[in-house]
Amino acid sequence: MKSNRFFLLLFVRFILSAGSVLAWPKQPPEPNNPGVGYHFAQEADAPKEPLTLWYRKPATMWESEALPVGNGRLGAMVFGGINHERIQLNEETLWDGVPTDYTNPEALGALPDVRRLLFEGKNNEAKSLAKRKMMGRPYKIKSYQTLGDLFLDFPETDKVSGYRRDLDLTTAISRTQYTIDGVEYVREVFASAPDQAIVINLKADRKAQIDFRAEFSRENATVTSDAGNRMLVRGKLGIDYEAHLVPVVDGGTVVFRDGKLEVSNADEVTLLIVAATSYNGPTDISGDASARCAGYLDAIGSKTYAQIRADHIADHQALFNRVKLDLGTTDAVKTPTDERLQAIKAGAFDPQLEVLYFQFGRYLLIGSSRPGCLPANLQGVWCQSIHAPFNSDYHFNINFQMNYWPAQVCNLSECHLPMFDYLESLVESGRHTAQVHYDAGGWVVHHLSDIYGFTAPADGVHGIWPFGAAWAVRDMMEHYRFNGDREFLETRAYPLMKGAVGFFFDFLVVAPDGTPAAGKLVSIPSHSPENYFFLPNGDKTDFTYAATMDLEIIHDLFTGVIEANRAIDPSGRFDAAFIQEVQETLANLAPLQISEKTGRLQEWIEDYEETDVDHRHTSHLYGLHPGHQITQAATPELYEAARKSLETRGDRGTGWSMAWKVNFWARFRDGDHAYVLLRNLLTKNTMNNLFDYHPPFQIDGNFGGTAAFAEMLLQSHDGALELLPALPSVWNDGSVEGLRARGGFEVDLQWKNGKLKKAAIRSLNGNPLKLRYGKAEKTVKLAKGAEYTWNGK
Ligand code: FUC
Repeated sequence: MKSNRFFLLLFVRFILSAGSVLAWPKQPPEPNNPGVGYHFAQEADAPKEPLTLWYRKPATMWESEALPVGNGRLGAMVFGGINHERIQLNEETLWDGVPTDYTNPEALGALPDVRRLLFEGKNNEAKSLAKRKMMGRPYKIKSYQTLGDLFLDFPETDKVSGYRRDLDLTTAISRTQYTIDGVEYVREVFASAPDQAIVINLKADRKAQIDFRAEFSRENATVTSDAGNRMLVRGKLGIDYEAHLVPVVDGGTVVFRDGKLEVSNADEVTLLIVAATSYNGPTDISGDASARCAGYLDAIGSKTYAQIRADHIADHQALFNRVKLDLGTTDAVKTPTDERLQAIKAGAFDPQLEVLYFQFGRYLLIGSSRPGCLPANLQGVWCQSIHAPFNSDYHFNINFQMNYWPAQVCNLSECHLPMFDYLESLVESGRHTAQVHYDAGGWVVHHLSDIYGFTAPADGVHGIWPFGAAWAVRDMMEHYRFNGDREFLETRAYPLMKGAVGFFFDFLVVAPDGTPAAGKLVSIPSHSPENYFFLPNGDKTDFTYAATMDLEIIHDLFTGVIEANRAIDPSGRFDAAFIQEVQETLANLAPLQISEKTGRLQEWIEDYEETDVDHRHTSHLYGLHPGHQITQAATPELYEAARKSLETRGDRGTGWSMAWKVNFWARFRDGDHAYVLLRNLLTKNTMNNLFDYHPPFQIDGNFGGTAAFAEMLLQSHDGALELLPALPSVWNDGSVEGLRARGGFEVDLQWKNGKLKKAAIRSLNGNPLKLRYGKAEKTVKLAKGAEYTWNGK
């Protein structure tokens, strides 16, 4: 079976990959016994803030226990060790590789034969030819990498009491505290966006108690110092990278000796870590990493720890505090997060843990995707490896896009912007690939990319899937739908969407007689991402044409560009010839098919049987979510067929697969079924630090999961703001504040006994407001800035 082979390869890759910790395969890894050697004589109390992850023991495993902090560009994973602390660091542009032209000039010559063979039903012959001739060269991209580890060694002791480590989502500060011989120690770590630094502060409640040695470790990097006791880390891949560590010491002494910083008898110490690379963009890596680090430190100047901390909290809270979710309270908040996860695995109901999970996704987006930065990759910004799982790259056949599902609805619109900058940075390469591989206009991205402008097919023939750009640009349209920013639409979204459409004008071909879509336009060659099917002769293949997802993405893109065009110029005069071609192409596109055998929405244009009935990708339901082609009101038959497809796929999957299914069930307005999947996501694919366990760690599941909560409470894709469309019965009483809806609205909801009590909707743009709750509907004129309240009747 394809998926077994896939996981086997994955497994081998992880065993080989440096630094990856993997317990295989079904359950998230359990901690070792980090308590050995310590006496936890007296346990610390639970933190006061319920939106806190907290634990009674230091982390031993990066993937499942360490706690992430990030400022969009820099990231750190904090272990909270007592004798030995490990703080693993990242800088988002630290990727292996160099700008390269990966296109393959032989691809175009092979295209007609590949197409002919596919139309003749010789899919695997087409596949071998495509493998030889159509892949990008070289067709592997290189990995995003760790910046290295900072180790802090303290005087050895086993007399520890009152230990706790935590991560407060409301302040974005990770804290480790414990007592030794009556002295209380507190260590705080955060990633400041205003000051562009990882900040580590060590304090004790008595003077002259801070003693440690700090050491930096990174493969192939050199560690030196300058006269001022700064630690300088330098290395080179294709790009240059550099980190500076500056100790700010109150009392005591600090010296740099044998590659280590030694701090003795200090009252308080703050370590400032800045880092940068020479990356300027996809085709330019000639920046000055050293000058960048110096610039960050100059900007911090002589700010005190208290000022840096206060600015960091204010900056974080300006984003984080916009959304509040209350699903009820329990005593479980007094229990450490890992134990709470164990309890829900054993069947407990812990609505505050669910809220913690929801807000953790928002926290991770704030930490990995800030304006001016690169977008969140497969691990956000957090990666301990030299060869990361899937290179920690940008996968465009679900993962990259899922990262941004919570951005608008969860009121983090600014955090969406890195995605658009990044897409713009791919256009030039995407044009070149479209031309070389398909003799097509417009631009194309295949199923994965990196920061060096990779847009060619990679990783095997399933990489010949030219839909990455077409799918991703839908987010630019969504940005407009939620924010109403006309200038953004006209100058940024429309040109990229138009370019993505232009590719399909040339790529689509008329299906020949004898095929199910004869006379209609189809995409060829292509795939339904990563799923296989049986050909009539019993052979297995994945290579095909007009996969259902292709048709849905094209429909979404083409209807989106028409909508954008009308928003720019309602008269229809602007770009009229182009829009006419869009409409004609759309009218000739092959239609979606419902299987006569099964009643399900077909995954392919022909009614093939899939090899994996419960395959993790449920690509053919794109039109249901994130698209809106399939709705109960507009396409009731497709909607019912899609439900049958989803039922057949089942309730399990990888992390992101499960998260997607929650969103699907929310679109079917089935809150209880959505909740089953949400529980599965939490109990089977979530680790003790609440990172998603794909496996291994992959951040898309966190983001898709967070978006799913919102999708259950508020939808706005179908002409109205639909309130509580998929409220599960266990969330009997609750409230949410600050969700955002298309049309430009901010929404607060309160419900009791499963029924809407009060909705308050604030208008951001003065657009007409249409509300729906169950069967009730209400249309309201609402001025910009005004608020409307409704009880759903
Ligand atoms: C796609 C998925 C895998 C994984 C990878 C990063 O290829 O099929 O499950 O998420 O992306």
